[in-house]
Amino acid sequence: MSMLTRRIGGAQLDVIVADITTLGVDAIVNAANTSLLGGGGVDGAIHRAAGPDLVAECRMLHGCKTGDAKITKGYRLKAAHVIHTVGPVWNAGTLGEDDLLASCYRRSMELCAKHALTSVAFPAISTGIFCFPADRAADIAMRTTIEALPATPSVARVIFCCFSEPSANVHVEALLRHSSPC
Ligand code: AR6
Repeated sequence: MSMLTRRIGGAQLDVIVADITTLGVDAIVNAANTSLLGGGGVDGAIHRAAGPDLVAECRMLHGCKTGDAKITKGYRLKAAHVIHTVGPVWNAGTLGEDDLLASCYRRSMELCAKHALTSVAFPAISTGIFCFPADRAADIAMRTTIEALPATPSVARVIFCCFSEPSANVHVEALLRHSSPC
């Protein structure tokens, strides 16, 4: 169930509470690590649900830099593709974490445009094992994604797929802030 829906330009943005591995969208985004070979959290859940062919394709990608993103097929997932991005580890904001997190959302949206994807779901990148403060991350997620929409005309739906109600609440607040006319 959507906690908040907003239309911005030609796109619908939703904040939901769900397991991202269950979503039938063109692409789900994975909060991966630089190896792209799997891990815990949402990364582990996505690899488990997609099956072993996913890690086999990831092996061919030779890793991914923090702030960058790479795309694979979705294999056994309902989602056709997985966009693997690597968020920053939170270090009190001293290592350019804000810009690196923004880059994850920007690069993921660029891949959506390049592959003409119409729907994409993001988890709250870096806010679990990587300890990025949830409200600050939600603000960056919303601002960067909304800024990217004019350059991603194929994208008609963006889902912010939160795993808990507190996470959804900070995303709702951020979407309200960034979609408000004043
Ligand atoms: N669906 C949606 N969101 C989820 C799910 C799920 N199935 N499972 C967890 N989350 P995290 P990070 C939420 O730790 O902080 C891995 O080991 C979770 O509650 O998955 O970017 C990687 O390999 C949180 O809000 O990712 C890296 O080493 C959000 O997803 C490292 O963790 C992100 O939490 C990346 O850490």
